[in-house]
Amino acid sequence: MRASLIAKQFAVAGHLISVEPYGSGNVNDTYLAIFRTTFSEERFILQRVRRAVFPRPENIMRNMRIVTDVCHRKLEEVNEHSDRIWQLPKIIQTRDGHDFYIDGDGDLWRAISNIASAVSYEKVQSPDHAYEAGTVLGHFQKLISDIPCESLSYAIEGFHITPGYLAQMDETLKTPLAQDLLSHSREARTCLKFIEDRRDFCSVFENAKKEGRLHLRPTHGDPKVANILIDEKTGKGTCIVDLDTIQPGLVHADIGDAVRSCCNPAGEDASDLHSVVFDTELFSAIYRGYMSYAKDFFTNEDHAYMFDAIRILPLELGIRFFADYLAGDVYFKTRHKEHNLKRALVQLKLAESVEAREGRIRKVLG
Ligand code: GN1
Ligand code: MG
Repeated sequence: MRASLIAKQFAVAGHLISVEPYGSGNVNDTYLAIFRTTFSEERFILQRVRRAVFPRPENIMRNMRIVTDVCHRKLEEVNEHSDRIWQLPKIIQTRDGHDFYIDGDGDLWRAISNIASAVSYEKVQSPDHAYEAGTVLGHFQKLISDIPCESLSYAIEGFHITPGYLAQMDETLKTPLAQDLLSHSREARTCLKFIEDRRDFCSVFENAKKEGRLHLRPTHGDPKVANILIDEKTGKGTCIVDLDTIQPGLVHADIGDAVRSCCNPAGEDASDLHSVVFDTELFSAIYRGYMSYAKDFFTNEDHAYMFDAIRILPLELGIRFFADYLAGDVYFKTRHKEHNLKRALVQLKLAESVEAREGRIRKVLG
C-alpha cells in the first residue's frame, strides 16, 4: 500500500502535504510525513518494518511501548534539573488507538515523533561529537537499566550472538552461490581467512555469560553514530533513536557497536580501505562520555571485557555483511553490486586496526 495512504491512518491533525523517503537505514523503509493545519505543521517518521529481518514486529512495538513509557516519565523529572533537554521519540498511535498499523500485505507500519532541530551524522565529526555519542548511550542505558529483562521480548533471536553469525556463514558457504562468489573474488577469500583466524575469539561473550561473569540487561542494540541525535543549537547530544532492537543483551554489544561506529572517521562505506583506522583520540572521548553515566552500573567484570567488546563488534558486523554477500544480499539493503563485500572489508579492516592498537586502547580503559 502507498506510504501516503498509510500516513493518514495515524492520529495527526491537518492535511497530508508529503511523504518522502528519509534517512539511510539498512533495514526498514523510512519516510518523513508532513501534515499542515491552518496554523501549524507536524512532521513524523513513518516506517514499514521489514519482516525478513524482524519476523515478529509486534514484539518490537511492545518493547518500544514499555521503554518509551518508562523513559518519558523519567525524562520529565530529569529535564527539570538537567544541563540539557533529553528527548526520546514517542509512538504516534493510529486513529483507532493502536501502536501500529498492519497493511493488506501483513506488513507492520508505525509512526514516531520527529525530534526537531536535532541532527545525526553518518560519520563522526570530532572528539566532542564522539564524547556526546558516548554520553547519550550511557545515559540511555542507565535510564532503562531497571526495566526487568523478563518484560522485554526478543526483537531478533540471536542478535549480537557472534557464534550464531559464524554458524550462518558456515551454512551459507555450502551453497553453490557462495562457492561461486568465493572462487571469483580474492577479496572474499581475504575476508574468509581473516574470520577463520578469529573463530575461537568469537565465543568470548557467550563463554562469559555461561560462566556467569556477565549478565543480560536491557540494551539498545544499534547505537551507531547515525542513531544519535545532536541538538543543532547547543551541539549536545539529545537522544538515541531507532528503538527496534531494544532487547535483553550485553551492554558490551552496545558500547562496542557505538565505538566501532564512532572511532572510524572514514565511515562504514569508506571506499579507500587505507583510510579505515581505529582512532584512539576519538575512542578516549566516547569512552569518557559513556563512563560519565555507565560508571553508575558498571561492574569490575564489565570493565574486564571492554577491550573484547571493542574488538568483537567490528569483527561481528564484518561477518554479518560478508555472510549476507555470500547469501546474495538478502538481509541488508544494498546500493551497489558487492556493497556487502565492501562493507565487510571495512569492518574487518577496523577490527585489524583495533588489534594493532590494543596497548593504547587498554591504556585509555585504565
Ligand atoms: C543495520 O538498519 P540500520 O541501519 O538501523 C543493522 C545493525 C547494523 C547496521 C550497520 C536490525 O541497522 O545491526 O549495525 O545496519 N540492524 C539490524 O549499519 O540488523
Ligand atoms: Mg537499526
